[in-house]
Amino acid sequence: MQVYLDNNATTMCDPQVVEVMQPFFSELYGNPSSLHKFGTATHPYLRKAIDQVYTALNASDDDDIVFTSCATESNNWVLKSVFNDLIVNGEKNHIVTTEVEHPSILAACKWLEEQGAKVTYLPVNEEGIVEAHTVKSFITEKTALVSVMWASNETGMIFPIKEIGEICKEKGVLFHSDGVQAIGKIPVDLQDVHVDFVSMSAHKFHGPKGVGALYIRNSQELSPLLHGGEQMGHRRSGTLNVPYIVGMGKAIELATANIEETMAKIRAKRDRLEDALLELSETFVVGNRENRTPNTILISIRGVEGEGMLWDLNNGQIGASTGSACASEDLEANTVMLAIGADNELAHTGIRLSLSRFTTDEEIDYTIAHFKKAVERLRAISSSFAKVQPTPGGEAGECHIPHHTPHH
Ligand code: 7TS
Repeated sequence: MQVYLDNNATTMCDPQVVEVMQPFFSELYGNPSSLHKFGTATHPYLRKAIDQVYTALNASDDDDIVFTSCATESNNWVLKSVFNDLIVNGEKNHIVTTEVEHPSILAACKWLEEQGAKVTYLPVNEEGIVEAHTVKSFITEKTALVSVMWASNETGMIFPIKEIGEICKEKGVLFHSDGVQAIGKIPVDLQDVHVDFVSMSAHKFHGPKGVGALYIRNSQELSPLLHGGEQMGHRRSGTLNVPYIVGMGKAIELATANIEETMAKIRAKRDRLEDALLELSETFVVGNRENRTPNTILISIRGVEGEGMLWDLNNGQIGASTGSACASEDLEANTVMLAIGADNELAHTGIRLSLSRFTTDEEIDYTIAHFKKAVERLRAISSSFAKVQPTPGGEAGECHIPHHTPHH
């Protein structure tokens, strides 16, 4: 058996998505910007894909959804263009974000600091989220943008986006949310939440890699990141990637149709896995279940180093993660666990298990059995676990660790 439990890194492209993409490689391959029939033949399919994204997110007709190559591009676009539009001319100088954003936000913010922007990185509480009142207290009249992720890729914790949206609206500050880990996992209703920009990536909801989008409320101004042709109303130049856009449309439609029902099924499997793993002593799961995306578990197992555990799971044909795949090539501590105040040893023990609608009960049974054996084996050879043995059978449960103050 092979078990893929790394769906927050990427997902399998749904075979139904692959099927709708197929004709656009060698049959309907025209450039949509061309005036001849090869080009115009693609238009109805592009329109359908755009409609599918609007419907899935309940966007309004006045809003814009602009296709990009991925969420990394969408995130960079918002940050760099708000910097260009509002900070370079001296009108504003400040961006508020969090310590636990994806590197496509954090690295872009670091670069903008070098260009002269002031950035506040807000800390998360012991549940792994930033509270709305914390965001409020750091907004000044110089703040151009607040950027807070909708849900965390590492913990699955859902941030108070509705409240933060209200605060930003009241203060007249632009609000961006990285929606990558929320879209397709929890309902996202853009009429209900006041957010100016939302980034997304199709491969996180069983679409193809290499296509994403940026939602722009009220089609407001945002200078382009890529200058060139007139595609997407000059907002994002480059020949439209028709097969991938069509695939993204289908994928978001499939991922959001009956989302409550699909979520309940995934949640039941996730909770069964989590309950079984928490039977092991000295294990902690970050964040409460109710406020977490239904597919995600970030579990810490005292005495079991994350990379060792990953290796053992991999030998058992189970794909998991120690955190973000983009950051896990070096043996660094899990940054989110450090941000929630975990000690260094604990921050090296985080294992992220992320399910999808394709995960089966048999795969969960297999994972529980293999995971428990792996923990026993690794604890038997762990010197650090031997040191904590005086408190055997310590409380298992959710991790509550005191939080700390933000740095600028
Ligand atoms: N934002 C979040 C919250 C993400 O989780 C990711 C990918 C991205 C942005 C970037 O998406 P891309 O399509 O541009 O690459 N996150 C992860 C992860 O958690 N493990 O591997 C990739």
